[in-house]
Amino acid sequence: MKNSDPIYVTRPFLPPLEEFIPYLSEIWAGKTLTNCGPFHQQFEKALCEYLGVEHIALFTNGTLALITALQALRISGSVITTPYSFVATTHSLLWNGIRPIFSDVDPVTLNLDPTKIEAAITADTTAIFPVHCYGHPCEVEAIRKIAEKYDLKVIYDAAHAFGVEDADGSILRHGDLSILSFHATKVFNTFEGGAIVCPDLQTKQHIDHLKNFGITDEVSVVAAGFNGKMSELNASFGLLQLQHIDGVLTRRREIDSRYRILLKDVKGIRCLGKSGELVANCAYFPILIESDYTMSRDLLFKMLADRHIFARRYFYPLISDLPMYRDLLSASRSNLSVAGDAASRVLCLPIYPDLRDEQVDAIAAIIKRG
Ligand code: T4K
Repeated sequence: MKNSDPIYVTRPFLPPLEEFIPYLSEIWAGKTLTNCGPFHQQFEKALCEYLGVEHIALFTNGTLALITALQALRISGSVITTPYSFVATTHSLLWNGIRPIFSDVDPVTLNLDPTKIEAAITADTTAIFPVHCYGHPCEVEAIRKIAEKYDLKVIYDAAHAFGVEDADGSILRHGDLSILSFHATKVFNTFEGGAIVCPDLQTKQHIDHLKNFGITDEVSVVAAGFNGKMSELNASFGLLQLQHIDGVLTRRREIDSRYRILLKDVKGIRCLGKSGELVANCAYFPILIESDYTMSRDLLFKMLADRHIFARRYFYPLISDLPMYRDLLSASRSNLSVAGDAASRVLCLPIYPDLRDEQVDAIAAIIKRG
């Protein structure tokens, strides 16, 4: 990579090509390309072991996994969710005919603020649908208590939270289901891909049927499922990626620490995340541009882009401001003031394993100079 090369917010990790050839040879020899073949099965098992969870159902992508998770738990009516996420979160509700109720986020974590959830619950609310935004864990205990009190399901959009742990293990064990994305832009990628983490075998089998047209055997179809199966190509690539994930996470943590040191004393710049009690995956490096910084978030975004550094304004615009949501009562800016403020102030800086120290230093220096 030359110094003048553009720097993107993320770049996918790819292992050396020659390491993938044996997997391809095996697929070519076996001629099983999809329909939950041997690599699919091996990858599910290996993922469970790596993540420390009991059951995983693989998917074509995270969005289909979200849609299926809501189907599997027969979620209906309305669902409490965050406006501060990628559109796939809320779109998956619409695809199930569910009405989103937006609730504001916490100013520190930018995840659903548990203290606001109860007030948002209505008579037809059936679930809470939080996002571990940027891989920073939600307040899972507070959310669990509310869900128990009102008999609501909890489905976590954990698209950003691969490998994140709290004091007692994987963050993915919380809630009724958790959904992962293995998209190219994620910490762990299978080109495209996703998964549902399930608490028990029965739920996993139900989800496996849903992602395979509802088929249970050659002559039985038990549900109106669709096609959400991960191919053997993606699954074998995932198996290979797992061999590299520890190195990927280590490098991400190094970059995260480097940014934090370099930006520590810059007036008006707040680095989000990081808590001593968890294993972070450093999926993103979001900074919050406060009003005492030398310029606005959008000017900084442009200044970096002029230097071919393509940071991203994840998550701007707020989902609740988009045409298909903005007429909802809960979408009003007065209901979502923290999320609205964050959407106008956050910038995600480049972070990915191939990013070099001198590139991190250069990005931090530009921000420091202002
Ligand atoms: N829930 C949440 C909370 C999510 O964030 C997402 C996805 C989902 C659910 C849905 O999961 P999936 O169905 O996608 O599995 C990206 C991703 O497309 C999307 O997966 C992700 N969230 C979202 C946060 O970001 P864009 O529009 O920012 O992607 P794009 O194409 O602009 O890529 C960003 C940068 O990454 C590029 O500037 C260069 C680099 N890049 C990207 C791709 C695709 C590469 O270097 N190589 C690549 O192949 O949405």
